[in-house]
Amino acid sequence: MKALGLTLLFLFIAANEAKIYTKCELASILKRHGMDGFHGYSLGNWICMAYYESKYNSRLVGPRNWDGSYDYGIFQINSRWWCNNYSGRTSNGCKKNCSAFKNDDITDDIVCAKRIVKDPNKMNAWVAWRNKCKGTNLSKWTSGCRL
Ligand SMILES: [Ca+2]
Repeated sequence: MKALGLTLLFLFIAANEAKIYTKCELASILKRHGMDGFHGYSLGNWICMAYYESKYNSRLVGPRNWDGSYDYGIFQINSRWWCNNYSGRTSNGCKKNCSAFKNDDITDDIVCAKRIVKDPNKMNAWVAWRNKCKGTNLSKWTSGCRL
């Protein structure tokens, strides 16, 4: 009974613990999904962006933005423009419930990021990318990874 209790406790903790991807784990997933060179952006751009947006935490929900919107998941996808969180205006460009962007399966997050980067702003849509990654040497973001 005690062992079962501990097992359940462990499962509970595991289920609630944030999934933090490693750099190379994320690089491998993004490459597999065709992000290397997508819309002209090398893999390092995407890894760098995800690092500064979410520290690779696929369950991160950012603090409330000035317009009342929120940012979701590993790419911090915004509820005003790209997903619906059922509180406030949204263009819902990715036609998704924002909750889809705060779980460990980042497949749909990647699909939405591909949609976002097709807009005229391209990767400038991600402020952290613009401020921290744009125009920098991005080789460190994929170095040491078997890709
Ligand atoms: Ca997801």
